[in-house]
Amino acid sequence: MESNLVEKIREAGARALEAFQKAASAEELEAARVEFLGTKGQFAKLMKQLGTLSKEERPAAGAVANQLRLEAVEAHQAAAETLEGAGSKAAWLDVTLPGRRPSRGHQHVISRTAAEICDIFAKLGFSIVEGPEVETDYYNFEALNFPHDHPARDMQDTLFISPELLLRTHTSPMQVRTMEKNKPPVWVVVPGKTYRRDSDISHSPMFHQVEGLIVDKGITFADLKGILTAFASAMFSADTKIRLRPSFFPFTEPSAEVDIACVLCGGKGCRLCKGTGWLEILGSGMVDPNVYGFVGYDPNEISGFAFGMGIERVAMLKYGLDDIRMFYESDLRFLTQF
Ligand code: 2NM
Repeated sequence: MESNLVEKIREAGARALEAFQKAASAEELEAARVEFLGTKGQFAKLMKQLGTLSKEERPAAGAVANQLRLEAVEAHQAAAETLEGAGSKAAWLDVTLPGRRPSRGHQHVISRTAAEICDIFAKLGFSIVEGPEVETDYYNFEALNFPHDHPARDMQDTLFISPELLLRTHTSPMQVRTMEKNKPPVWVVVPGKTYRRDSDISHSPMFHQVEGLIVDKGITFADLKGILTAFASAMFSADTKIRLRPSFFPFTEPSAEVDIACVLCGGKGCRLCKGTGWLEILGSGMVDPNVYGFVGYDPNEISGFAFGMGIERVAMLKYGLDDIRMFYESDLRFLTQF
C-alpha cells in the first residue's frame, strides 16, 4: 500500500498534465504553472510533506515525487511550444527585421526588342506609327495587291471576325492608311501585334512585327540595301554582313529576303544557321506600283521600298533562344533574364 501522500502526489501530477494540456492561451498556461509548479504551488507543498514520512517510506516516495514533477515540467514546456507555434504574436513577430519589398517588374523582352528596333529607325529619320489590330479585308489584303485567291486570305491562315473583318496578319495595313492620308515623302515604321492561324516551336498565333516604308521621288533598291545594312549594324554588331536573296511578296516587286551572317558561327556554318552561314531576318522589296493605285500615288512620280520583320524572330536570334512559346508563358525564371 502506498502512503496517502504518494497518492496525493500522483493525483497532483495527473491534474497538472491535464491543466497544461488544456491551457488555451499563454495566460491560462502560466496560471496552471503557478498552481502546480510555483514556489507555493501544489508540488512544492506536497514535497515539503515528504519530511513527515518514516525513514523507510521517504526514499521511494521522494523518487516518485521527483519523477512526476519532472514530467509536469516537460508537459508545461511542450504546451508552451504548442501555443507559440499556434501564433501567440510575441513569439514570431520580430519588428526589427527589414521589410520584404515586392519585386519590381520590367519591360517584357518583346517590348524591349520592339523599342530597340524602333529607336534605330527613328534615328535614321522614320516616324513611328501604330494602327488597329482588327482590320478590314481591304487594308489587310485588297490594297496590298493580294489576289482574291491568294492562300493567305484562306480561313486556314487568317483569323476572320466576319467576311469583312479580320485580325491583321501583318502591320502593312497601316502603311496603306499612312499613304492614304499623307503625300510623299513618307518615312514610317509600324510596330505591333499581328495574328495568324499558326502554332509550333517557331510560330505563335499572336506575334509582333515591325514593318517600314519609304516613298519619295527617286527612291531605289540601293536605298533599301543601305537602310537595311545600317539597321543590321545597329541591331546586331557594327560589322554584321547582310545578303539579299530574290523572293516574292504580293505587295513588292522586286522582292528580297534579307539574311545576316550567322550570329553564332559568323558565317562558317553551324546548327543555328543549318550549315548555311546565314540567318533570315526580314523580307523587303520595292513597293509594287499596283499598291500606289489604291492610295492615289502616281507610280511615274514616286517610288519606294518596304520591309517587315518578326520581333520574336529577331529577339530569338539576338538572345539565342529556340522556342517562341517561352515569350508568352509568363515564367519569371525566363523573363527576368532580360
Ligand atoms: C514585308 C516584306 C516586304 C511591306 C510592304 C508594304 C506596303 F504597304 F508598303 F506595301 N508594307 N510592308 C512589306 C514588304 C512587308 O514583310 C515581310
